Amino acid sequence: MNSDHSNRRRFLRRSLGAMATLFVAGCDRLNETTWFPRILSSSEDFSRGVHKALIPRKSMAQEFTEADLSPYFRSNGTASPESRLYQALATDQFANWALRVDGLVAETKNFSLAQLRALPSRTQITRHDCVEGWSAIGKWKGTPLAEVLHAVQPTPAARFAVFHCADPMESDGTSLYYESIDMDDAYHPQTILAYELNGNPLPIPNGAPLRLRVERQLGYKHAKYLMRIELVSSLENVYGGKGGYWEDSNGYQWYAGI
Ligand SMILES: Nc1nc2c(c(=O)[nH]1)N[C@H]1C(S)=C(S)[C@@H](COP(=O)(O)O)O[C@H]1N2
Ligand SMILES: [Mo]
Repeated sequence: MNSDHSNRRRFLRRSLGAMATLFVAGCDRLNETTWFPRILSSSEDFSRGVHKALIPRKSMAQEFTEADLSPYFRSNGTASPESRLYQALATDQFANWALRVDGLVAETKNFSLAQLRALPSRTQITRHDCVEGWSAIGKWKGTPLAEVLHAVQPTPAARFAVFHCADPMESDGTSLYYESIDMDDAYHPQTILAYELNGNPLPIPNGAPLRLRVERQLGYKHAKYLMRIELVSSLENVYGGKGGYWEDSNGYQWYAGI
């Protein structure tokens, strides 16, 4: 047999093996098999598909110890939403606040802070990296987003979770901050809805009463002042269509993986 031919066969066998490993790794959570192949096959998600192929899908962001905590966790972007609704909720220590979870779900639900606190929690010490050039290590406690999704049962068509915030980004009160992640990140164990920072209730400058922590991505993905989570099949018709406030207005990358 000519050696060219057998070289090619060996190469093929090796790449098929690698593909099979990826496929198995991608399908070990049964409820996610429906969207995984679609993501890899659509060209708009190509670079993200490549990223996912190189970084294991379940990789964890680095976690730190209490000794690593930054003495002060600064606030960035909105420090206190100006809307009347938010100010009224803050006045009552968020007793009347509730997180609405709707869209492509079997059952729309509202969660009070007490209800979120009654669900299982996760505490994690992680580093926050802002594209503006600063980082800080903080200890976050919150409800895994997976727990909330379990309660509302996303339908098979749900591909993204959209986070609607309370803070208007224009002085006329329009353009609320928002962000979105895919179901892979939504079910990731370090993706939590945080209600505590460094052992205290989440301060207003850091997103009270609830903010997203999606630890494998950059700071602007970590939506503060959460009001509503919407499950959608496409980001096209959500606000500016690019999946987030900074993505729409400044061309920031939607997938801000680090
Ligand atoms: N609702 C809302 N979420 C937001 C922002 C914001 O202005 N509004 N800023 C983002 C940016 S750019 C960063 S770096 C972090 C800052 O979080 P911190 O205020 O707790 O430092 O929140 C992100 N989430
Ligand atoms: Mo940021």
